[in-house]
Amino acid sequence: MRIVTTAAAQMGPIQRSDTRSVVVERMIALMDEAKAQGADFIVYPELALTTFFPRWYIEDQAEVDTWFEREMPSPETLPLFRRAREHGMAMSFGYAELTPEGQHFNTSIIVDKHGAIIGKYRKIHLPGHSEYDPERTHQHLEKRYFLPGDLGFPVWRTMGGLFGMCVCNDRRWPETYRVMGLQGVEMVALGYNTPSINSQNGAEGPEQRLFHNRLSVQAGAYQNATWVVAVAKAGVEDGHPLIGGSLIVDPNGVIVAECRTEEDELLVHPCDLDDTVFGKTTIFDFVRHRRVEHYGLITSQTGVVLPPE
Ligand code: CDV
Repeated sequence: MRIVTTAAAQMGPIQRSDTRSVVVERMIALMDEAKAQGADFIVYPELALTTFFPRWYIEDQAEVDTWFEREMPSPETLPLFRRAREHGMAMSFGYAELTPEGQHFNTSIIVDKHGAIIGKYRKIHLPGHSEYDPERTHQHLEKRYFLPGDLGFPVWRTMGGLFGMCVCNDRRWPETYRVMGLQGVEMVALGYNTPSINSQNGAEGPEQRLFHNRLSVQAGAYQNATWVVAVAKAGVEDGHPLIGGSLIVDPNGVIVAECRTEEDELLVHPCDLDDTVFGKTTIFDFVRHRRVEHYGLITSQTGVVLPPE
């Protein structure tokens, strides 16, 4: 058995006026509770340190940059890193990253039990739009504020297993999990901020959004024989509702723990990384069964014309 006792630290709303320091205090409170429940690893949401600022249309780049972190740990997040090290707990959280070269990314990191950042992922699937759109129920300006991630979907060896990350909208795309699955990933940590309605028609309500959240995460876990820990920032931020529904899903695609509130709420589950072995050595043994060189042959048998060699 390779147990990683994992905490999904759902966070309730963060208002535009809330400071990083107040948010970090909430994150530390969740971490202390996770420690009391025996957690080795805690996962927080996408853009965990601030409100979901891409809903606000901002023209002044200096003001935009106030939502970004120029260094990590930053002075405000150092207490979180210190508490994690005291507890001997690994962690993952998302934040807006501004690089020394002036590039902006929607980033997530994994920090080991000694407080060292051992992995960084930058969100690849950026939803929304880049200019103010009066037709929408609310703005979703990720394409305005972030560049697409440039680090791929790597996995890292830590805590006795193989860990990967993705961020929010990435979870809806099967290749996110498959790229990590092909590297043998055993646990994917992901955070999200999902508005409770679709900004383009207002039609998709929270029930449908929660359903698609479960569907994407459960399918990704099952089809790649990996644990997935999916963690929301939830509740009403300055009048804008976000779904909750944080989940821990096992490598069979089964939900083993799920949040019921839209507040700061903790799930803790003993995740055995060896539970990935059955799927990885049977139905989803990619080396034996995923023989992509035969895909052309299959399409030719169905009458589809093959591309020229
Ligand atoms: N932060 C996100 O990436 N949100 C998207 C919304 C816009 C659909 C999501 O996939 O949840």
